[in-house]
Amino acid sequence: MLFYTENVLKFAFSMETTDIDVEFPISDNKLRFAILGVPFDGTASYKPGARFGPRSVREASYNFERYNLILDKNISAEVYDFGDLEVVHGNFKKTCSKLKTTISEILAMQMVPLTIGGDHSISYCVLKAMDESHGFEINDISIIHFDAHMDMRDLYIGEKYSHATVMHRISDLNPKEIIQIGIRSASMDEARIARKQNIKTFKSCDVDENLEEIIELIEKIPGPIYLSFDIDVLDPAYAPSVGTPSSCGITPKQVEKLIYSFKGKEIVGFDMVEVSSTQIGDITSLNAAKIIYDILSLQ
Ligand SMILES: [Mn+2]
Repeated sequence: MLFYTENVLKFAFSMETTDIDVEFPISDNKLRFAILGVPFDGTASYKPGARFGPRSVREASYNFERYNLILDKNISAEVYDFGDLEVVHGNFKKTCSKLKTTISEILAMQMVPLTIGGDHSISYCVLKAMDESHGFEINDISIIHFDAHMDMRDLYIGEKYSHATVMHRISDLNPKEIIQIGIRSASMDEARIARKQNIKTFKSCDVDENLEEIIELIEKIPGPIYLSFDIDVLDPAYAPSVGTPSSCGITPKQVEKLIYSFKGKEIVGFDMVEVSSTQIGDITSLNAAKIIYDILSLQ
């Protein structure tokens, strides 16, 4: 690339994959992130369009400064943008198979996968790939799930793999724990399943009333953490372009405080899902890009 040019088809501050010049296996302990877009919205049930998420989030990321004023530091994390997965539209099984292969390749390169969806069904494939990879014990991983919805159905419209069943499938992998934040929508059956499986659920009203308690809980997590972030956890005032909007959500400032509470934690994977905007400058993409920017700023 020329000196004064930038590639808006990759996330801001990230490098091209052709820039990777480390020897594998890597001997240093430096944290490296791999961004992967997964433009798949084959399980969307209300408003499709999450296939446009990776592109719109990347575009929105060019709003930000390398210097994070709030944290008083430049982004120094080593980040590579691998582009988008070649998905099979309308076919979850084939897309999931390709995604698992690609995530396994990223893990073999000792990089932390940072996936941009796509509808929420894809998160299962990322965690399944981690479960099947050497060096990962899914039973040691705490899953932190930001969402308006519990996503704990066993089946949705008869389907086992769906944006609405994804946390049930992830729970089937037996992670160490699941902590849900910002929830305000579930069926009675989902709430019962979550209670039975000892899932900690903080509703959106709990974020309003007990934010410090949730932050303390996060700060006390001793081991590896996987973050699954459905952008619809934000109120539709801040994130209208989502697959399944739900009112009375949390705010970007509350999310910022929660994300900063992960400072110093071992984040082994992150996904940002359900952004379905198609417009440049869209508020949903801007907020999604800001959350990824904050995650990168923590390192
Ligand atoms: Mn959701």
